[in-house]
Amino acid sequence: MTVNTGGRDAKRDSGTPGFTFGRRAGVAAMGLLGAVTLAGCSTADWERAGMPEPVTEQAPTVLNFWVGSWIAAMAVGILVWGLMFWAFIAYRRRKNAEIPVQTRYHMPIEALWTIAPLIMVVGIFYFAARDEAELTSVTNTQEQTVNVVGFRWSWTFNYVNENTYDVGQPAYPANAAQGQAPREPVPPDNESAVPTLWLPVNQKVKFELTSPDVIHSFWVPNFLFKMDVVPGRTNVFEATPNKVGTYAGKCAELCGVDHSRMLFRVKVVTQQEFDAHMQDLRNRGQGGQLQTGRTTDRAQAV
Ligand SMILES: [Cu+2]
Repeated sequence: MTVNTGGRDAKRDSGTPGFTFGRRAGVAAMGLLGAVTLAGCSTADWERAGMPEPVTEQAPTVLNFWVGSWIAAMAVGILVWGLMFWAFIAYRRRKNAEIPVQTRYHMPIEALWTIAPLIMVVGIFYFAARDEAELTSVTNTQEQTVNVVGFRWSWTFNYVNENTYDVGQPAYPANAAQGQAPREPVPPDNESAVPTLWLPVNQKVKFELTSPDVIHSFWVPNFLFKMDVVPGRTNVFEATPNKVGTYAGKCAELCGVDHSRMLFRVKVVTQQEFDAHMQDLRNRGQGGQLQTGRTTDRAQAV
């Protein structure tokens, strides 16, 4: 019998039944929660602790920091939870128990819980600062330079070395954004629905981020990296895409009413495909560089 109605002491005296019931219920609840939570995750998701697949040479630095932080946090968690449950059980109230010895100003313990968190914070800071310095260092050894212009509400991509440009229009029709029509997501196979940044695979790209209006943020989740696009200054970073494919991009800074329409795509392609696309842009009259990125027919037509 696991349910005991015989009062507190009777329950304790009876020893394990009440405890067993509670433990079984706890294990069952944890198992159910785990099954529900984990059902949507693949093994690869687990190995990356939920991060998207990295597709640049630089991205594993972020991934390692992320996964390493989780491992360290879990190790600390397991140690702390272990100590907590040990204390719950070892020092639980027993029959006729008196108030236990009260300990104050125990210097070794005081020192431990001051110094241990300090070491953790300093450790996290060290790795964060080291990786940030590495990821934001600009070597100017790029093979391509792209000036990305974030504007309300889309993106211009100026291919500096190729002297071509492409300019996008906001995703979704404007009336949909104003709530007058159902908001449909952009079909991923619709080439013209959102602007596409083409990049040749395995070439270091220097991104020069500029804005003519407000602060945006250039975010390609698969790069495991984003950087603010700030009017009046040029933010720069370098990345080497090393995996052919098409990846989603978006503005990651709430920049105004149509922020959610600032979708774009990144297409990492072979050199031949890249060259062909650049020629295509020239044939379409998109040679040269677009200076402001917001006053174009394509952008205004929406
Ligand atoms: Cu924006």
